[in-house]
Amino acid sequence: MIIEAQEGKKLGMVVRGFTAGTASDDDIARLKEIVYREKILLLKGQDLSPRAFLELGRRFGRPEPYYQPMYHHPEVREVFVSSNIEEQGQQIGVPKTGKFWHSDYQFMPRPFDITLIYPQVVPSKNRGTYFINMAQAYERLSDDLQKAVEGTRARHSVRRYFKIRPSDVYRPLSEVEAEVEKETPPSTHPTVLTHRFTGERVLYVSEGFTYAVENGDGAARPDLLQDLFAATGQLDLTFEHDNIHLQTFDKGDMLIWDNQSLVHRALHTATPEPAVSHRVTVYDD
Ligand code: 7UC
Ligand code: FE
Repeated sequence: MIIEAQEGKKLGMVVRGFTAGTASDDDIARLKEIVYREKILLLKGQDLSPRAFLELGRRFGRPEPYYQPMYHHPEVREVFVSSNIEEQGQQIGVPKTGKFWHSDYQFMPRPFDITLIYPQVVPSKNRGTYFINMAQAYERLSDDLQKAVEGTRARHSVRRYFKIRPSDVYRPLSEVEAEVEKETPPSTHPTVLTHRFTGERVLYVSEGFTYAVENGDGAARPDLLQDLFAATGQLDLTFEHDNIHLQTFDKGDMLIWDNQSLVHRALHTATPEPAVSHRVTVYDD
């Protein structure tokens, strides 16, 4: 196994010569330690079935199937499928997932610790995922903003990005909305989390899921959340903000990242090219 920093990039380590089938427990422990310290791992040259991908994920933690079955891989339910192509006339998984800043399961009581993404069909243009390290973004905040978030809690909801299911056709929107609120009520987390493995302070807010910041007496100052999004780069639609890292990938690459400290945003092409990726998410208990 050869592990090197990604050349010319703000984040991420490239791993060559990793073979899932023969990797030792020490190899996995070493990779996990690097995920938490360096935030992104790019494993080159992988060739795994959905089942073998899940088994690799299991070595990083306890896989959690996505709460909505429409995202599940037909054979391996723990594998989440993002796909914009039909196979034998059938939609598998869900198209255009994650095209907004977020951390996976941020709207749930317990967000995932690690996300593994394994692209299957890689578009020729505009491939990749944007990332922001929110531990570093917290350090870079002005003293004013650091003071303003101290001791506050943030509220997160899936509602803005909940995808209408095929079974929702002809249902009143109000009924669907009420169901979403009942199944996935908003979650509250400290606005500044302490990373469970590195001890870093992480500004845990995202433009896609976070909708309010509260102090003990209710809402914190009105523009706080927007100011946090702006300061961290989440409102920059040119994606040139200094905090933003674009992670590209080729066929055979697997991305593994620290979901506690990174927010990410999928890059989907405006002119849709075929794109399919598989995902496994785990809890590191
Ligand atoms: O369809 C999607 O963009 C999925 C999103 C609402 N949730 C991904 C997650 O793991 O939190
Ligand atoms: Fe995501």
